[in-house]
Amino acid sequence: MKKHTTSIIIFIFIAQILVSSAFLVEKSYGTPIEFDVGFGTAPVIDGVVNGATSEWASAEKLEIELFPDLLNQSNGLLIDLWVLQAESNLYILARFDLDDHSSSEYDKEFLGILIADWDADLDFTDAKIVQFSNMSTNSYSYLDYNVNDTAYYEDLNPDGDGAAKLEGNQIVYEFSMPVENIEGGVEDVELDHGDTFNFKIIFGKTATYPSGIIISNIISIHLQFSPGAPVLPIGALLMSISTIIVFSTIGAFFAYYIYRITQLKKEIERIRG
Ligand SMILES: [Ca+2]
Ligand SMILES: [Ca+2]
Repeated sequence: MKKHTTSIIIFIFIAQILVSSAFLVEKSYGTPIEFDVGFGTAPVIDGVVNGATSEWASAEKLEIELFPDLLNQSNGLLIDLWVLQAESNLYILARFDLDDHSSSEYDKEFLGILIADWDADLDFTDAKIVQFSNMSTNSYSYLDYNVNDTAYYEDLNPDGDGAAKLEGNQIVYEFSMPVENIEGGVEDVELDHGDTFNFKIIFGKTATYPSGIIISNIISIHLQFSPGAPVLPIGALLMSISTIIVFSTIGAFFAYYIYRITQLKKEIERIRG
């Protein structure tokens, strides 16, 4: 092996690190931070993460905090937030622990997802809510509302779905909502693939909106996949290709070394013999 091959390996390594770091930089425009979605098969909306069917396995998995005051972000509640596009729907899961979750204090708990249109910044006009009426009997309703300023109105044509279930101190909320739903009208934000939407996650323990909201946070989600047709984003594609090339090259050099060592061993044995 000559000196220049070592130089080539070092050069490829440096190039790989540079290419990788370019795609690791998180995109953001101040707050909220923008996230991409995962793509996979549709989960069952029942408030349970079914490990046997690997539901949510391909979701984008985030951890965010919900705050009493978004301007002064302290005393947050950490939640798992999973985001997945499958078939013609967007799926969102929220999961978290509360010490006294099964106490009567949380009997009328709710978790909601408010949605702002792609060009409406933080004007949240659509609300999907799972509202408990009795936590101890797992009684709840899925509500689809439209929001005008701070007034919440029930949709005449609700769509999407939501479910929740408490196990021990841990609760799981699962939501689905249609993407490219041309029937949305004024009651829903029409989610389109290729666009980025702001979502506000809200939580409270009295069935009144917005006064019952005690903690919340906002994230941006980029709906990168067209329904039924996942296309690998160009950044990820370039990363995969360059990674394959680098590791194949290293593999080839390694195989060559093994081959040379074996040959040398044979040579030495022949000379000794
Ligand atoms: Ca489920
Ligand atoms: Ca609505």
